[in-house]
Amino acid sequence: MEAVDNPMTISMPDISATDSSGTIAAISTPPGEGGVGIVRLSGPRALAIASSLFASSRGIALETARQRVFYGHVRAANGEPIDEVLLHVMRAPHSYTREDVVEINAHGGAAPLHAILEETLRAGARLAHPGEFTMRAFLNGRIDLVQAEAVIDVIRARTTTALHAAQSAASGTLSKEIHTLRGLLVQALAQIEASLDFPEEDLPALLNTAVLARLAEVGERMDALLATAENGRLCREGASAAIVGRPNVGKSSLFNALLRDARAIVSEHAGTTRDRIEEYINLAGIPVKLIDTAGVRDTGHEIERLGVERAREALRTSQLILFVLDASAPDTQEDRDLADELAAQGTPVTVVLNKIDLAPNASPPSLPFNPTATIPTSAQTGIGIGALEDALAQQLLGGASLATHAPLLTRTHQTDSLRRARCHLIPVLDGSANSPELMAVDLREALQALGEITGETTPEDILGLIFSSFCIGK
Ligand SMILES: Nc1nc2c(ncn2[C@@H]2O[C@H](COP(=O)(O)OP(=O)(O)O)[C@@H](O)[C@H]2O)c(=O)[nH]1
Ligand SMILES: [Mg+2]
Repeated sequence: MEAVDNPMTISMPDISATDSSGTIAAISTPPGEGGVGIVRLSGPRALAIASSLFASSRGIALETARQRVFYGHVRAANGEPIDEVLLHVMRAPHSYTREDVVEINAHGGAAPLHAILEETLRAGARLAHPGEFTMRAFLNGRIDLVQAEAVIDVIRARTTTALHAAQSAASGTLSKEIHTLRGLLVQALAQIEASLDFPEEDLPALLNTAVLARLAEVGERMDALLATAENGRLCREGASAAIVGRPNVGKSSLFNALLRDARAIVSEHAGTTRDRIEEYINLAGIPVKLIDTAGVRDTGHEIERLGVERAREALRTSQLILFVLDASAPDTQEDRDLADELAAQGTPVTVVLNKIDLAPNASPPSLPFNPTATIPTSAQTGIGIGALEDALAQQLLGGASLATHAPLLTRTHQTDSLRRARCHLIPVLDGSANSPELMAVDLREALQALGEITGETTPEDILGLIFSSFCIGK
């Protein structure tokens, strides 16, 4: 659920600047109808506010009871019943935010949930900003920034692999590695700073060797982590693949075959597909947005011409390009023109020799570029579809498989910070930072950069921006 999709979203991006001590409330389930919907409260008055609008069926007082789940009714201030609910009480610090949390499980519809939310606001709660519950979990030290961001990745994961990667980050796999690196840097810094007390002496040779060996190890571990950035980003953000070719070569048929669904209209009439159609497929765990496009040709038809423009745009923005040719027909001027365009663009292209069922011995025409792979397929019979998927996955991952249990960098800001930290080690390791003072300056900078990944040294406005991209109620 994107924050912008929620009708309850209010414009208040800088939530780091808002008070973090009051009691907040929000509808935590997505808008729409559902069996159950949840209004969540967090803060020092969560229990008092909940009990002011709740009547337990057995007359139990929430604040003193030892049980955690209560059955009863929420009533408006005038006594009108609003809904039959289950109320879940989580006492600080054993809750998502480490504060007192009450979750009111009501019927999942807009009317009961908004009415309950309004009662909580009337009783003194403040409407939570997007991501504010998770921000409190972060501010109260229950999770670090990596874990907070992983929470949103769990919610938004499009494949099981992406989910595993997000769960792994949420459980602290990456955080632990960053902590280890910081610990090693802090030790090295302490030893270097100790030597600052004796300015007239050089850093004792022995100490120097030990410190440098430790820092070299840190550098290697940073490199190993940086090497995960590309796959981590793919796992979280996915990739896009454009299917292009002249009209009637079987692009829409191929789209449907890869999707295993008759999603796009297939017809023997050239120029059927005029819009771009997009759906996600799972390639070796990576969510890939597959784009079916209008056949690229010169056309006098206004709508088709717009479609061709969109096809060209998909070409420019996709990491993967599937150039479809008809194996059963000689290549045409339209094929050759598009091939020239692809050659000029320089993006890697996979050639799909479709309708191979009609011409089993066909070979691809000569092309003005070197394709990453040429795969004979029949979108109609299914020949070659598996091979095409393998070729695309190979192109995305370079033969590796996604190791989701190991620490993985998934966000650009994490990679940027780690790269900066790594850069500050270079002068220390190559000897150009040739005094303890200079070494200490670089190590402090490296520590600062590492801390930005876990949130320890992240500026407040950046934190506010990160959390405000979350959904409301999370
Ligand atoms: N024999 C055969 N026909 C195909 C194959 N792929 C597509 N077609 C047919 O070719 C025609 C055009 O297909 P379509 O997917 O609409 O092509 P598009 O214009 O490139 O999207 C339709 O009649 C399809 O049934 C294939 O692999 N083998
Ligand atoms: Mg089509």
